[in-house]
Amino acid sequence: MLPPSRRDFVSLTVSESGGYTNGKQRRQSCWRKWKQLSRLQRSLILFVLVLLLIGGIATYPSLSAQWGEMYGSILRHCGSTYCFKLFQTQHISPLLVESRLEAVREAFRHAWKGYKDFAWGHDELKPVSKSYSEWFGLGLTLIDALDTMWILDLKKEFEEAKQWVATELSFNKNVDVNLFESTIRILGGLLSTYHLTGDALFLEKAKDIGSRLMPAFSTPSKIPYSDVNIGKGTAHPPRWTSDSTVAEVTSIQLEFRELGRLTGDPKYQAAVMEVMQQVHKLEGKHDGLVPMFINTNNGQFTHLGIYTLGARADSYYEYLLKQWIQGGKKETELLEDYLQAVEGIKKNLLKKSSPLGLTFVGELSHGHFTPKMDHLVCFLPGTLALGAHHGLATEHMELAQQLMETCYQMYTQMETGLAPEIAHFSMQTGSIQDVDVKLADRHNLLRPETVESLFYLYRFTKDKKYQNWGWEILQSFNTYTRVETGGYTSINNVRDPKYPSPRDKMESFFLGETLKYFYLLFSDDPNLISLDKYVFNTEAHPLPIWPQAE
Ligand code: DMJ
Repeated sequence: MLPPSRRDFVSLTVSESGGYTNGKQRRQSCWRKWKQLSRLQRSLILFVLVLLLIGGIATYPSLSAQWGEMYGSILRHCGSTYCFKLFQTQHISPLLVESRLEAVREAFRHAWKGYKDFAWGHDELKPVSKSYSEWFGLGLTLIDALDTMWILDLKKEFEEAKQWVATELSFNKNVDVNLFESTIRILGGLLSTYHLTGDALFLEKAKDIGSRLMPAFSTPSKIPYSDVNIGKGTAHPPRWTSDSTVAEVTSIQLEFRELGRLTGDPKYQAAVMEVMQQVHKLEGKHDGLVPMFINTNNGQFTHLGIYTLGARADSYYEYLLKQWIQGGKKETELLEDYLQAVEGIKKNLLKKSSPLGLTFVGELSHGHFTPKMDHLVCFLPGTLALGAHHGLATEHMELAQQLMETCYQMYTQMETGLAPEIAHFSMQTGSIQDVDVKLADRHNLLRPETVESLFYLYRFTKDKKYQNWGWEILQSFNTYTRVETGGYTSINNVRDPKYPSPRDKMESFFLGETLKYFYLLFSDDPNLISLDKYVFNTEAHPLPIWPQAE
């Protein structure tokens, strides 16, 4: 039995007044307690202390290096308020990452609630009037959003949508659809959902719509018509012209090439590669830049002399690079055309704005430069960065970073924090603001291009400022476009925070692209749709990069 002084507990020394005794008494009391412990107890405590000491020494250098680096960088770069911003900019905790991802899931659920309650199975939600609009009558929003739900891990919503595809979706309909829009949204959406889930239902549906779109290629020139009746198997150009849009006929290739690979039927690839081969050889380009229209009878460019990276030409450039990547970087004509076009952009369309000196992409009209840049052009930083990642010049990455800043400024210089559809850049010295917007161009359609590029730039540079810029943009969407009863709406006026004037339409690409790219931007997992394994079509549907053997 132990003597009474060796009790197996440690008592607190409390004074008569109930407070703790002074320091000297406490020290004496601690020593006494220590002496009262058994040898085993003392050994155990010493052992734990030694372990803690060793652990501390081992982690000290890396901890102190990290903190040293962080504070060093803060002190090098800034004064007090900016210091705090920089600190926030470069250090995003895993908790914050998760909360941002959750914010995107929440935004998606909110958008989906509106679609489900008021537009289920229809093309687009009209969130303000709580109704819907029909374009092709094929459940466009639902199909466009399938792979987003899968990536955001919204499995319950995905299952409901899949049931609709299995039981309600039919392409056997007497309806005219636009070849480009239905290829990038429907065929692209079904193919990517097939790849992500492995569910053959989506491949069957993709084959069905793909084969129904093929009549569009039966033209005198083999340059496809813009419209197809998927029920009757007939195709035609728009009523007022026999021209098609250049971006439209050259931005359906990723999808039909993949459909050809999956089915083993060569007709799909042959049809779309014929278009690329013809466009490759055509007269009428300017330093690799293409006009906006092409004639379906004679296969020649029309409306020569206007060159833009915006509407009607944009994704031609994007798909040159992406087809080259999809096919394993072997199709050199595609690469040549892409590289020539980048040089053409640099030579003819790049200028600096005032006062900030932002690099922007303007337009050329019969030799005359206009400092006008569509929001659509903001796909370009992402595409340039993707090319640099796949081995093209680092100069492309530098340009990508400059243009990214410009696209961000198109948001941040607006009173709502949301970019207009078209910006005009000021080039006179002494201007107050770089971005000016004409009255007719003040709308915002919930477009994805800037968020898309932020995603690429973040993936490749790991610079947290891109995530923070995206976070600001998401807040602005939530403040000015969110409709309480469900859904998000495009707005008429990005310059009026008091009354941005809802347009009462949620485009399918808000779910298919914008929210998906937000999620991928905020994720720190480079394997979540790895850019070494997938290439995104122009509607944000990831398609596999082909295995080398193919
Ligand atoms: C989408 O349908 C696609 O991103 C297309 O390439 C351009 N327009 C919209 C989004 O802005």
